[in-house]
Amino acid sequence: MLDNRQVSFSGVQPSGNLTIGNYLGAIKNFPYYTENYKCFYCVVDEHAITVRQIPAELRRRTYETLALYIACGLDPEKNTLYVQSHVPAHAELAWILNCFSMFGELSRMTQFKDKSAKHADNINAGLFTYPVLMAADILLYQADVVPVGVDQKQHVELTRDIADRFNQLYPGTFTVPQPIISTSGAKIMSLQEPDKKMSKSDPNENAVVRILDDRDTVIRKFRRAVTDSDSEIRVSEDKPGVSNLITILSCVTGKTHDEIEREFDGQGYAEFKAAVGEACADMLAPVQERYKELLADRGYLESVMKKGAEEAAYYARKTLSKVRRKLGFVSL
Ligand code: AQP
Repeated sequence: MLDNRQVSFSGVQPSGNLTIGNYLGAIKNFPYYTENYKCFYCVVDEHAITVRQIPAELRRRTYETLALYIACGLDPEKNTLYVQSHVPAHAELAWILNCFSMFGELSRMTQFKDKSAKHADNINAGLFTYPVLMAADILLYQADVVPVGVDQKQHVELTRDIADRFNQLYPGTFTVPQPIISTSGAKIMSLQEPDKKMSKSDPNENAVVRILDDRDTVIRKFRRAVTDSDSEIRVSEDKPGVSNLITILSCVTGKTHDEIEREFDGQGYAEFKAAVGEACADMLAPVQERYKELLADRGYLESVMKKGAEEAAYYARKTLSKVRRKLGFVSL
């Protein structure tokens, strides 16, 4: 069947238990594209190994991340859900694109600088070329849009530069993708260091709320969230902790920042934090329930992975053959 819809691509690393940052900034928005776009959503396990992983945990989280995709509303019949390492074309195109990516531009990537500082004992070449693999992920499917949190915007912009550079030499090869950053929840901050992004690999458990945290844990983490010595509940640059909580509540309830400020006018931080915790726990409850059912059925998850990998490979092969032909590789 001819499918003329635009293409949406995004991915999540199985590098830790997912947070409400991953959810509100990215996954929650994925189902929005299902009806009007041809959607590819990938569990990017090859990206995850740029940082050392424990093999059994990586395997377990790969299943869990796929189950979470489905639990968050992605129907495997309507979206191509798959695991990156099941489609070798990602790695193959990444090598080719490495030859069209500049050392200088990769050196400027904020995530590379941050992760190099965090993992000073393992600044491997994969960490450096991570954005090139990401470009391959996106360009393989000729994606028009890439829904991501704001931290990944720089990588999508680099993907655009690489695609443009390649297209100038070999016209008409790649669709140049557009990053789509959600207007709310684009950057959820740590509950303990609100000037830092909430990250699933943060070793401080109180800093992150995980999609699978139980109700009491969610409420406790919000109760412990860092605020300030003031008592006003309002968004302000000099109140990063409170501003982050308002943003989270706004994403969860759909209320505007103004509405939230008015609703909590005159109330204390303790009541406010309890309300954010309750609302967040309510949002997560149905996702967790569905997730548990899905995770209990590995056979089903494997059938989704297999079908997704076959579908993805079909589209990936088409792009890769075109690239190989344009470059002058001999085809047998
Ligand atoms: N705090 C966040 N707020 C909003 N969006 C976020 N994303 C991540 N953190 C936040 C978005 O989630 C998607 C998947 O991210 P990823 O797994 O590919 O890698 P990441 O951006 O490096 O996420 P983490 O949680 O910080 O992982 P680790 O700790 O392993 O590095 C992306 O769209 C991302 O923007």
